[in-house]
Amino acid sequence: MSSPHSDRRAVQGQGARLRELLRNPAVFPLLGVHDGLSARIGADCGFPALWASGLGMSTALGVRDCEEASWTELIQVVEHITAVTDVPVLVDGDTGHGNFNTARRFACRAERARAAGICLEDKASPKMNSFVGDAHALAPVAEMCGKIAACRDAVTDPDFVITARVEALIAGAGMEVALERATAYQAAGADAIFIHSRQPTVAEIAEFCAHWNDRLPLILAPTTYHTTPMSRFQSLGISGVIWANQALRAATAAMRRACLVLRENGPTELDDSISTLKEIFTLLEYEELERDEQHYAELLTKLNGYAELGA
Ligand code: SPV
Ligand code: MG
Repeated sequence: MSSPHSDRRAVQGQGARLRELLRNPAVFPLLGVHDGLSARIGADCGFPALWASGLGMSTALGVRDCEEASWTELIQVVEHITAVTDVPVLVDGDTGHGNFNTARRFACRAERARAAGICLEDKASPKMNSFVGDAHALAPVAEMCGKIAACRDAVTDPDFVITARVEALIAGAGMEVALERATAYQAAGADAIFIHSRQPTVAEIAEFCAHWNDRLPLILAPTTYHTTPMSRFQSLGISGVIWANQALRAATAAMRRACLVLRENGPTELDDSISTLKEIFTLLEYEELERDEQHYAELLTKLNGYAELGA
């Protein structure tokens, strides 16, 4: 998408585009993004799909990933993300921010914001980021199934992707519970399963995949087992691999490094390690704005001509 104003155009089929990627037997990466700028960079770098990360968006708002940001604040960030790209965006919906009713309102607002789908996780609300501490209480299965079904009923696009995230392995509830929950979420109408693990290797995920047997497309976020090659995920039958927080961490580290140099020595030393303004203007398509200015100025001249004719 070329203009921040393009969201005024009706663009259909984001869900269908994500569904297509999920149907395709080839594994695909989703880049975790946290704002309009990171979404533009991700799309520019060729990612076929984006993950509007709850951790990323919260962090960029300066708050913690434990539903500290309100869901309407998060939806506003999602709107910024989807407005600047046509790449399908899967939105991290956390727990649905309450019950079936808040979950379906969140889903509808995400759909209106041109998201391709949402992902709901089966933790008790408010949840804590899966990498923080060991206290990760699971929501009752029936409650999670109700949220999935309510979202399915509430959204208007049948292709809008509702992903159910299984946190049983994070909560230490074991493989059997993880499989039971994923099976229940499929029955409730989920289109894909996000199976989450924080083990240092892919072994736990491999065991899940062996039992899951391709019943619904699988998505994961290999933050702790990131050294696993994509070919291994492919052979396990994984559909989507979310690089959930690397862009956020890259931005944080680079900003901190630059700020320390600036504070100590001023900007001269930074010149080679920061983006040029030209790079930023190119990314944000300032040239398009210039062309449009000319276009509308010419239109105005023509219209003035008509006005003079009529006078
Ligand atoms: C996020 O990016 O917000 C996620 C993925 O939910 S994780 O942080 O790995 O739980
Ligand atoms: Mg999250």
